[in-house]
Amino acid sequence: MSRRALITGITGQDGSYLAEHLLAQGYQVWGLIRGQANPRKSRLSRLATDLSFVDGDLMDQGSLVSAVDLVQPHEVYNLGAISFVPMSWQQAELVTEVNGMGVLRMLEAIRIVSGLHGSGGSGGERIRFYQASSSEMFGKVAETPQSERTTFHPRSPYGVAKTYGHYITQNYRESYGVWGVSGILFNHESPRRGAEFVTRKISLAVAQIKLGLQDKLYLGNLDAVRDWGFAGDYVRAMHLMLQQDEPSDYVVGTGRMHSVRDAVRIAFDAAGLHWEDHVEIDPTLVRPAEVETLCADSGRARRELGWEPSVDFTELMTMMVEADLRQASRERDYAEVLSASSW
Ligand code: NDP
Ligand code: GDR
Repeated sequence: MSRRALITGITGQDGSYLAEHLLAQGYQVWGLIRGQANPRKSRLSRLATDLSFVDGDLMDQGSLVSAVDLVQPHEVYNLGAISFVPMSWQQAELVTEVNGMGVLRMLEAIRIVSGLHGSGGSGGERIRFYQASSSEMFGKVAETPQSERTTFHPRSPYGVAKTYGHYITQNYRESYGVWGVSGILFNHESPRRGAEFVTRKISLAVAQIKLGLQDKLYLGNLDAVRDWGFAGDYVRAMHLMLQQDEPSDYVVGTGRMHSVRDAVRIAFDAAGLHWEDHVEIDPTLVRPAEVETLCADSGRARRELGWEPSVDFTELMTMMVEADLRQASRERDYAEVLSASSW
């Protein structure tokens, strides 16, 4: 019988790649869907015949217990979150509820459905739980590169909430024997990345500028440095973590550092444009407390999981620019056909 996986955040970037990866491995995949007529569910239409859906929200304990009870998953991937860091200064309480307390609620759902108590489990195979922890927990970094042993110093309410999610996962492992791990993943991007994140904001703007539909791109801190990889590679690491004999936390990243300015230059180059002609600084986009630099030491994931990234940063930015150029050209052609036929 095939294994069953329950994914929260299935309508997001990582959820879609993970669902595809698990389906290819023969899993039955269930996605937790939030809200009434969630508009982002339609993005999964190409997988609609293979996926199953269950209603639920990380803000609602009962819905999570019902979802876990209905699906009876072998593996739960908790990817659901409010993932845009600046929003966490504007709606700190909401972000803490979803990204922090939401983890506790999902762990409780697993504990209750599995019948786990302090004294041990109910016997049988334990549900394996993956928590989407983040390099934002390192924040103001104590050392470079950052490994599983690096001290956390989160710099945003988002990072603080993720740190709570990280520790409560460890605590349920130690208190109740929940088979839970956290993947401390560094930034990962793709053509499916939300338009608010800097790499996609850049690739979308490059496509519009190339087609003459836009002239300027406004950005915040060009000096921020990140370790950016390809989302398709990172979901493989999530799955590998749940296939280990013992639960343990892993750092996942490429080990390469690039600035936002590098991202801009590579993306504009890929379209044959000069970034200096188009990029302007908007000081309102600079964050109240910035994470200046991040770089992963993924030695442990490479050794123990056999994980390696397959896409480098130039390939990643080029892939995103090319995808957005194709999409923008299709939309322009369609608009031209519509206007030509309108009379
Ligand atoms: P996205 O923003 O693309 O997706 C977030 C998902 O969370 C969406 O499916 C959204 O669903 C869901 N969600 C939001 N609120 C709730 C809620 N109350 N209950 C249930 N689901 C909810 O994020 P990514 O795919 O990029 O990231 C996946 C996870 O990994 C997140 O937890 C993120 O914080 C974390 N992470 C991401 C990294 C990255 O670089 N991408 C790096 C490190 C960690 P809806 O359609 O309902 O809005
Ligand atoms: P991040 O990603 O905050 O690292 O969180 P984001 O792409 O938003 O920012 C990366 C860096 O770019 C700088 N920056 C800008 N960022 C945005 N969004 N828009 C701008 O105009 C801009 N100009 C400069 C930022 O200041 C920052 O330093 C992502 C999310 O996916 C989190 O959920 C995840 O946990 C972390 O990655 C790891």
